[in-house]
Amino acid sequence: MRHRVPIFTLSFAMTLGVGASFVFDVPAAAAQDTTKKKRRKEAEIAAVEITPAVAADLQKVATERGLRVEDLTAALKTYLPSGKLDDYIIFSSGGHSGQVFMIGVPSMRLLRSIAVFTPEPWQGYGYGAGQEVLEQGNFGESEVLWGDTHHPALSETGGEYDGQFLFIGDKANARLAVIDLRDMETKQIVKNPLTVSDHGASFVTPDTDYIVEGGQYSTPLGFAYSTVEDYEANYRGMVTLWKFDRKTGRIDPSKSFALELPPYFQDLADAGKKVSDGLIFLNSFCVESVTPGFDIGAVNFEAGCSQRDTDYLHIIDWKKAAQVFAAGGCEMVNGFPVMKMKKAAEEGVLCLAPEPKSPHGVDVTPNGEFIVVAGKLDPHVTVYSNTKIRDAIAKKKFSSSDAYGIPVLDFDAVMEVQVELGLGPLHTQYDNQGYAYTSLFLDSAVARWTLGGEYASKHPEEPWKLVTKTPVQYNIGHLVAAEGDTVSPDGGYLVAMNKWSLDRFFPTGPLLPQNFQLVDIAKSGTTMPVLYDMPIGVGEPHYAQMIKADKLHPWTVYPAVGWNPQTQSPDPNAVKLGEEKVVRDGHNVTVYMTAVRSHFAPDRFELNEGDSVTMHITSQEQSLDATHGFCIGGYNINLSLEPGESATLHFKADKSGVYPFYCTEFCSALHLEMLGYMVVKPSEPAVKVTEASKP
Ligand code: K7E
Ligand code: CUA
Repeated sequence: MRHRVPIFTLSFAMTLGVGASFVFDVPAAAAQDTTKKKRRKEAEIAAVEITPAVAADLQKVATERGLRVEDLTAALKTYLPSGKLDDYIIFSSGGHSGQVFMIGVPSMRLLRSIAVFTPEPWQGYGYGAGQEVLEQGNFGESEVLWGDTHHPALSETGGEYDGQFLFIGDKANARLAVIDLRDMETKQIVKNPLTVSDHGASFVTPDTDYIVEGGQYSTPLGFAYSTVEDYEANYRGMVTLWKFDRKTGRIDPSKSFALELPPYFQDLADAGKKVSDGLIFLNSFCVESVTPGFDIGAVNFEAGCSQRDTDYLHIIDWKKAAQVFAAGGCEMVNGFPVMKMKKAAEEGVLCLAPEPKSPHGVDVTPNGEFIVVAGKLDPHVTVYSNTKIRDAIAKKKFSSSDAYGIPVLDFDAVMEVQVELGLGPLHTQYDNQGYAYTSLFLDSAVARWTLGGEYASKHPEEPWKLVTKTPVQYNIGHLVAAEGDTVSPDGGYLVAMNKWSLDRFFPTGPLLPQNFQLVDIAKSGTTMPVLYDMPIGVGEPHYAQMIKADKLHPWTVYPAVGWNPQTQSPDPNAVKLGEEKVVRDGHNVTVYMTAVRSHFAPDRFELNEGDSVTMHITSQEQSLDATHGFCIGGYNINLSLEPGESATLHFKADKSGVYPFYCTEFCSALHLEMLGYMVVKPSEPAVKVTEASKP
């Protein structure tokens, strides 16, 4: 149900020559929450009266700026006056930037980026601090200083976002990161020990027991070598189940395991929920097992990969898999437990179902009953039924087994319906009105269509039918609706995450931004207008999730002065005011420093070239937004010291000279005075400029 909340009605009939009725649609679930009620109250108090004089003013602005009535409506639906807060927060993949973006909805304002896989100076991540986390993501001895972030996943409790943690996957390097939403900082990176790259990270099970990382490009597992000619014998796909420990806020690799899979290119995954809880659905493409190498005699890869009419949906019983793992049913590969696919099939952990044709997204409906698979090369989405899948598994309705002996369920036994939507369907989200929304990459459109089953009574249309398509600009990849992949989506807002922007913005050279478009999905039926364009000029985002803002409770200052964000507890090395000092032990020097507006103490320290230096710097601040930076030019050091934070850094004083250090955040009127000198005495005595040597 949707509540229509008329805030005011205004008529431009006389001035614009158009009868325009402004009615605001607020999604029911959002309207229920208290913040929203409070805001509505305020709006009622300040009820706007559009007098003829005001209408004339609006008319003038609209005429001067060439705006239509729809534009005014869109502006009113998205504009937030200064100081008002957004209803929803999007956590978006930052694509190549290796970061995560926080964006407010409906204003579409970028609130911050969260540094994850890439060093980021403003947050002081990887320039003296944060190295420990970045180094966890090294590939053996090699540093990896970027990530291709694809899929973020908020932690869930009972299939609802709980606002505690965010996980984000790096496709390029098969890594997964954990962000603590209390301070929005990256706490952990795990590198998959089996594969170089992946795609399916990260999807969580409904209580965040596991984070699911599906593979992508098959290789010999564990970074082993095998010639491509032995593809079928030695190359394998995989899915990894990372165990999450909510208490420590970390992934526990010692309780994690993987399943070996056939060398199909596993793609996106989704965890079952409610009735399908316990299952994981994992797509694949290129089950033809063709390999790249066109120039040296192999078939054309794209064509070879699309020969068959169907690929395979992997259906994995993760609860059973966890039992088999606990009972010792895995073998070690590169030090990591892997359940062989034969074992998985024998134990009833793994089976397949045919899916047409080069599929991409798989998305379980909020009630858990339907599994929607979108195939890039098929204008339909294919909907599977959890009931039918469970029944077919129980009654062994297998049509065949694949080349690796994995049983394949009979397609007709598990398929519920196919719905024709248009060209290039990719990803699907849900709302609170019984609609599904699928991105159509080639059509550049968002398709709204009706679900059946228990959803049939929620919408006025026939079930399993396309209702409408809204064109978007352009070539949409993912889309994200308000809480749109949880057990209770909100509806109201949807964001199209478009890959191309073409003519939408001032050209930024040949490299153009991506385009996020806010779509109004509050009204049922065929009305679904685009409200707002937001350029993303920092990378190509893939998936995102949109959470109710009032589910997040971030700290605005750290809970105590001397807080260590890595341990989320007071740091034993934190420095108290008045206890600043420099301690020398041979060539090891430890600096205990405090930072408070507008002073570092000590503000001068002397080193000998070659000293090994440790600095503990503690911000004494407890006021909102009183952040200090700490940089040492020439030493590649820059920290962000948020209120109360204590940071530790190590470096070698390998260059002699006089190095000013200063605060890099404009923290007070005397910010420029927040500085000091690090003086590094050369190990060779410097050439003295004497009177005699002067010219
Ligand atoms: Cu379609 Cu990585 Cu989810 Cu890109 S993926 S769009
Ligand atoms: Cu502290 Cu500027």
